[in-house]
Amino acid sequence: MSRLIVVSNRVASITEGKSSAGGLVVGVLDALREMGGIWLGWNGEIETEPVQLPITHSDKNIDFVTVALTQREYDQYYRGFSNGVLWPTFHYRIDLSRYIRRDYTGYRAVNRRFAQLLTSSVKSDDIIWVHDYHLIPFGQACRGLGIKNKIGFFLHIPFPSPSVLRTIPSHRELVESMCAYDLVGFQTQGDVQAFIDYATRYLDATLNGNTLKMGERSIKVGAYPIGIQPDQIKELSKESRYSKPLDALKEGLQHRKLIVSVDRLDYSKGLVERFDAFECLLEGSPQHRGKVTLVQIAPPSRQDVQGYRQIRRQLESTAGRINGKWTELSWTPIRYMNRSYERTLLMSFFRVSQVGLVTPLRDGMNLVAKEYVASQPANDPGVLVLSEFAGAAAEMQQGALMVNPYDVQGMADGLDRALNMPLEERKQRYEHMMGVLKKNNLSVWRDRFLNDLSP
Ligand code: ADQ
Repeated sequence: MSRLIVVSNRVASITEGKSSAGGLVVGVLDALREMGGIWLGWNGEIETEPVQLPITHSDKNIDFVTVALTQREYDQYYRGFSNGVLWPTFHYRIDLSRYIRRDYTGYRAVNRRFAQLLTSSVKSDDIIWVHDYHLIPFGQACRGLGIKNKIGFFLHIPFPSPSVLRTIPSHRELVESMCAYDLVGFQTQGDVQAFIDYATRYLDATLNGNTLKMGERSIKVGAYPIGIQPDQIKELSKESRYSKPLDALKEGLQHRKLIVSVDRLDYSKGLVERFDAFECLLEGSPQHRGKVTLVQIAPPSRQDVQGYRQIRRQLESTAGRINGKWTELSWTPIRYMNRSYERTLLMSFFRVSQVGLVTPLRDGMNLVAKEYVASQPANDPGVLVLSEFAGAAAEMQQGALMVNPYDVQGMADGLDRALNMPLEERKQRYEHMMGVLKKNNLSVWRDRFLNDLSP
């Protein structure tokens, strides 16, 4: 049987294989354990001197091969091009994109460096699975080094429409390099279509079924919506039922209704618009004043990238302004927390809430939306209010209350409807979404991708 080689920007430490780990890590680790193989990538550290030798350690069938980045590699590959150009542009924020040619050069160089790390350990029938926007040219770098194995690429974030993509000066090279893969997977059919549009319009590729032909090469493309493990999440959500933090949350609420939102603090998640929508609800529906609290959990991320400092300041001032205006002696409308919580606790917060508010301006999938639903008690489920621009919308639109995150009043109306929804309707919506989550779970995602890569 073939081994699996997983390549991603960050390599999870094996301790993350426990319940604290997010879906992706669990899904990938399981596949690696089963098939045996290698997980290759950055170890999250920055070295002052270029280090040539990777660090390898093995655990149950898996070799973890990791390297540190130099400061310059970090600045150019990670902070500069990946998070300063690809992330904002792929999330339609071209206003935040800062293209610097040497960052792009550094980005390609790190991709080559990672590919070189593989050459000594790859065996001829290994299957290689590359993850996400940091590693778009990785496959092409492998081909340049003579690696002929099956290589698949999965993009976790949206793929933008060609007119947006073309604002990145090296767009052509980037998409050409994606054609070095045997399979390119996206979260939704919309992303697949955007990729096909670009490849057929600007690269003279032709489409035959689900395969793009470009010169000698054939590239399979498809949508592989990432899933969760709904049964496990349900169990997790009950685990912390008697914990102190959950008690503290309930005590603070004093039987008020709870709207909960959980995100990384990122400008793509639509947090400012969400706070505005909550204020709009208070403004337009006085019956909710003093009766409902929005808990927003958003730990800072990528603080050394410019757009992130800005969004943080903006949120602080928005939350401060709204709370300043509406807070009463015994009620604070928005509880805004810049910290993370353990997974079991988050799921228990979801479970005791009446509404899960997930309103990104753009999102590849958004696993929080799925985890929210899976955490609900079947006999009294909360309502998911979901942005139509989350990848999850493609699967959940019949069960969730769909909103447009650019429409503040529309979101406030959605919240009002969710807070007043009768039990029967909540149950119906919940059952529908649980059906989808069970059908498209995490192992289905992984197995479909790996089967299509190596039938
Ligand atoms: P992210 O942008 O990080 O992921 P998301 O899918 O919502 O977004 O979250 C990933 C995981 O992180 C979830 O399991 C979630 O529970 C956890 N998480 C998020 N906020 C947290 C918080 N405040 N505290 C603790 N844990 C938190 C990228 C893409 C997404 C895509 C995923 C997976 O941007 O669109 O769904 O990859 O493919």
